Amino acid sequence: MTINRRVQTLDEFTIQQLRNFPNATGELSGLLRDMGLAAKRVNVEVNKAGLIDILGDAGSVNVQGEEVKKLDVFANNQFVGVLRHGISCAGIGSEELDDILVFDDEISNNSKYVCLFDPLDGSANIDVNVSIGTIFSVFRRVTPVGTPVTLADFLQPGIKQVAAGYVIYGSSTILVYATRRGVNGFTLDPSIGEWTLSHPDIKCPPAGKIYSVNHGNFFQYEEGVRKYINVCQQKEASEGGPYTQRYIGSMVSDVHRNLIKGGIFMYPALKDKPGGKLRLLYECSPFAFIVEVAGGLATDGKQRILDIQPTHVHQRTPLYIGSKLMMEELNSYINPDQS
Ligand code: AHM
Repeated sequence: MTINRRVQTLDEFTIQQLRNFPNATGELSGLLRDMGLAAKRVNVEVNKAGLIDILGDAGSVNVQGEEVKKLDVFANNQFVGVLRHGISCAGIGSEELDDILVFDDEISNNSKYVCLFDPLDGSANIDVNVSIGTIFSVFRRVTPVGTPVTLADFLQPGIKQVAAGYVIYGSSTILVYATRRGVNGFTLDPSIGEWTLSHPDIKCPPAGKIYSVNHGNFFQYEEGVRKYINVCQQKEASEGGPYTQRYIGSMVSDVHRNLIKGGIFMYPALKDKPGGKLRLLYECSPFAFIVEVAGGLATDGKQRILDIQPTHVHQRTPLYIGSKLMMEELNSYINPDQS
């Protein structure tokens, strides 16, 4: 077997990045390594979900009022476990937990980061072999190092993120993470069990031809959104139209595809749910950070997602995210007074 030494692993990549910052402590690299380790464990279970009795409901209902699947519980435990035992994270917030979890031991209290995550997004798709994923967000704590973290460390606007990322457990398994310096993707090489750099310096194409939205909710959307959807369907061939509608119902995969190929993903407010469905801190804010670093845009229809000051960890928000020009065209329909 020949070994391709040009392949760069996640660890090699983060260590190389560290060289650009002489004062860096390596804590963030450690945290990313921890997330990668937990994701590998989750990947193993996702792959054998059809073989063993890990499918199906765990029987409990999470804080969002949704049924918790067994793999959600497993994934949550993996991420909590690695971060608790690592040296980089002082506490976590998880979509699966009612409250933040403050690790409160000597090592953790001296860590400078907190992490928020959705351990298994798109869980309605678990039983039918559709790609699911993990989404995470890293903030530098605002309380003094050496003390236990508090809610204030988690309730920060997305613009303060130090890093954000996601993992897709799909036809291959990929970990994508962003810092202010760029967005990079690492595909898991199962033969060596390593994340290897496969998508360096990801840029979101400014224009695209894909729109992703739940069409079943069409008549629940505000008028401007409905107009924009009609515009996507009526685009002339000379404008690349008609656009293609693609909606997996697994946000990680939908947004990843649009990030790579160009496109827009929308989860608007619904008549009976003005906040939409998606969670600001576990889903929208990390993706907004990643897509903006890659050159795209993300709003709640009125303001940048990254500027929203959260008031509680489980709050929801409408989301519009994707290629810059598509987002600008959408905005001309939902905020006609601004154009
Ligand atoms: P989940 O947290 O229960 O997994 O729900 C989040 C998922 C997203 O991945 C996806 O974009 C959305 O729910 C789909 O919702 P809908 O079926 O209402 O279109």
